[in-house]
Amino acid sequence: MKKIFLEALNGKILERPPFWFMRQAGRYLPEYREIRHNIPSFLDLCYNPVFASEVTMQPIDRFKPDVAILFSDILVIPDALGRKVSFSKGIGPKLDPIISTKDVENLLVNNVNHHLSPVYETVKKVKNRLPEDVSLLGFAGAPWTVATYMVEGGSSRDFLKVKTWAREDAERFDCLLSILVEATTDYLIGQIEAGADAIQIFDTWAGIVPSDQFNKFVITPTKKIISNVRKLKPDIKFIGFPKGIGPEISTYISETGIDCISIDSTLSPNYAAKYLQGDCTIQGNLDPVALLIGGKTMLKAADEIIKNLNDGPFIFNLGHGVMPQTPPENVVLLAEHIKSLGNQ
Ligand code: 1CP
Repeated sequence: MKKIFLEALNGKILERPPFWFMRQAGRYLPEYREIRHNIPSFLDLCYNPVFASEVTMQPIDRFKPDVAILFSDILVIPDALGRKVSFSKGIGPKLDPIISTKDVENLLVNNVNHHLSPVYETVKKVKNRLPEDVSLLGFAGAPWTVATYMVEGGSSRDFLKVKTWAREDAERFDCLLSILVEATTDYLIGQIEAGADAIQIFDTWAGIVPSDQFNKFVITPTKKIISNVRKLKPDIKFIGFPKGIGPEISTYISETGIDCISIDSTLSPNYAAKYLQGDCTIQGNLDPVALLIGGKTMLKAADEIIKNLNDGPFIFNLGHGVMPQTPPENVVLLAEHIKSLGNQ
């Protein structure tokens, strides 16, 4: 049986778009909350192949998307590099912030494959359970986005620490980004060898990089990871999600080597169809709030996106992750609607 997700990544135009949803596993699902409730820390869930594979499969069992995304987090990389990472309820991630040169020098650069081997185990387990026509998507955070968490010590509103550091001591910041490029390369190759069919790079905070630093912090590290991975895995397809980068999106597509651009909900599908779809596959971009509302409002918004993008290579997704308050029935309704548009 064919995997229509991989066909779309290869540039094929399909009867109905393949679909999946960012954060399709997670707190909006009661079956996720049940597993999560019994595990003290979020990272323990990421490093437990039995539970992590179960959680990866939950949305597949419930609404049969064309893609399973590995259940893990972008912050397993700082954890593997030896920084303390924890997740507290309602607050989000907390990390020991990187402050000094010593903190960068002390990163455990050779620890990635050993530390993250349980994640590779999860990939293998999911691969064995997935129906033949469903693809398995591996992922990692882009170096810039991961670095923001490492320097800020968690989520941030103004990104003042990381922006100040990057400007005042560009050399040291470059060193941190290079370490993240190497670690992420190892991690992605590990996922591909374990069975991942394609890779998505999440650059959630690409949109806050000042324009004079955009190439250095967003384009160059992403491009390096993709070319490093392709030295060993020449056929692997990449999706990039550089959230909120505005007109720089054209440079991102032409420079990084991605096969597909995941667009957030602020970019019009009409613009994407006209100016971007000739160069790569488009993924996106339903507003997660439309999914939360559900019913006709949701279907109308979804149809408008499909109308604009389905005449070219296209994967239906959200513009960002499923919100925790989303009723799972809405996701089922949307999935059935998209499936009804074609025979696959
Ligand atoms: O206790 C819990 O259940 C924690 C909630 C949670 C979940 C379900 C976190 C903490 N991470 C995840 C899983 C996750 N994270 C996935 C896998 C599954 C899927 O998509 O179905 C993925 C791909 C991520 C990626 C991720 N983590 C990103 C990039 C994408 C995005 O949403 O922008 C980012 C920025 C993170 C950091 C992170 N991890 C968790 C939270 C709450 C956050 C965001 C914090 C912030 O807003 O700064």
